Amino acid sequence: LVLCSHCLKTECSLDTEADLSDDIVFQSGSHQTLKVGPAIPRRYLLYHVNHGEGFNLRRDVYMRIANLVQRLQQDGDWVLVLPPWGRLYHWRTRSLEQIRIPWATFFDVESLNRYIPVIEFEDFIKETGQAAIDQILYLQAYKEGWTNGKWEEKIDERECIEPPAYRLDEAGVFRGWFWGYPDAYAKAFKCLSVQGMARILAPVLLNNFTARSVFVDRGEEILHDYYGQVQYWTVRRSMRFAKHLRDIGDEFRESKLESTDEKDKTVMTDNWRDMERKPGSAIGGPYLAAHLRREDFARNNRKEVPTLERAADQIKVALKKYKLEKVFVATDAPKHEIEELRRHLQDYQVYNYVPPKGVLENFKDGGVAIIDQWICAHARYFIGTGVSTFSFRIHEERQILGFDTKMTYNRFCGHSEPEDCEQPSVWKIVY
Ligand code: GFB
Repeated sequence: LVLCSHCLKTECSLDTEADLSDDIVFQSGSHQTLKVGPAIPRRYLLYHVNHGEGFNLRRDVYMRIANLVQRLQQDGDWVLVLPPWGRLYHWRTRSLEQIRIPWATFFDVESLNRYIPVIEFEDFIKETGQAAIDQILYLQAYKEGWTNGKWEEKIDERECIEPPAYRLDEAGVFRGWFWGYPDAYAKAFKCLSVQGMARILAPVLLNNFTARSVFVDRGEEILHDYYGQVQYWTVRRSMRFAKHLRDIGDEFRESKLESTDEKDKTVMTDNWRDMERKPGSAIGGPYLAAHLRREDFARNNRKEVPTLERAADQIKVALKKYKLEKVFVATDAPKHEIEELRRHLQDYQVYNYVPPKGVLENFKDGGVAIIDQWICAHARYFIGTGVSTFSFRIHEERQILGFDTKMTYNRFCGHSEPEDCEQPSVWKIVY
């Protein structure tokens, strides 16, 4: 039995002092494995997401995989290895090296660990002694699509539809993209066609499958087991942002937007498990926050994207309605577009977060995106961009903090949409 291999000290319980005196097998980061008998080998689940996907869809895939690990935990000592961040299409600041970024840069790993055991990839290398993965399972759809036009859950080992992203080298191991770790490799590779929820992988991983480390690539192919239900919200609540990023956002709120947790009624508990807020209990700071997604959304002329003038008009309507003077704009727009938006809003105080050099260097484009999300999450009123997962994650953050859904689930009407365009579906938090 391996006790407390992943859990936090506060959540571990050891029956006797004698337990504590047993061998410490290894130490990795803040986690200790205490050996108190013959060890069941720890098994590692690694995963990866299609290269083209953005930051906030990747956060959603984490939730699907985390719930799979929670299921696997019922049958063994499984730990989720967090895929290092990097090489994201939208992270364009040229002066930065944005690769091999650990999760702790963006997220509170201790909070993640309160839901399921997780470790960084570097810890996996330390624990196992090398960056070697036993088995890659490459997920893909079914070549033939839905049979008889019917969607059903299924999973089968199949030939790869696309040329495999991993190649066998002279040494007989599989090489490919392992988050920028050139020494990493896998010992075996196969493709699985899958149509279904994350839990469909559980029997595959548990029955007649001896690989200790399994790497599920194209994790976005599997769906949430329980979208919008308790399990969804529990894992979502565990995805707290790293404290250093929250602190930067809080300082900006206080200095520019007269917003503090005490005044806004958004004080958080140390442990997310102890936090259950009534909808409407949070008031938020005296500002409106807008997430205005531009860049590829605007270039592709998506119907959900408003012109800057139209966005400003919609902001003004909400400012008047809620008697607010300050606007915080989170956006990926270039400077000249932000200036144009300011001109349209010249009667109001418009703020956006511009990171000092040190913040950008330390926390990269992903960290700045999180600071923007955090500030948006604390506004009295929020309006986002339709179909943007960046906005969706802000909706969720606000639900966790206790905002009324009507102050959250709002979006801009795009350039070719009517003024009363359909607003985002409301997903109420459940505990
Ligand atoms: O997060 P994300 O997947 O959201 O991608 P969508 C957008 C990325 O652009 C973010 C930057 O991760 C940030 O790096 N970004 C966008 C921002 N808005 C802001 C902002 O307000 N502040 C800051 N600092 N950065 C997906 C795309 O975008 O939409 C997919 O990733 C696909 O490729 C899909 O196109 C339809 O969901 O908005």
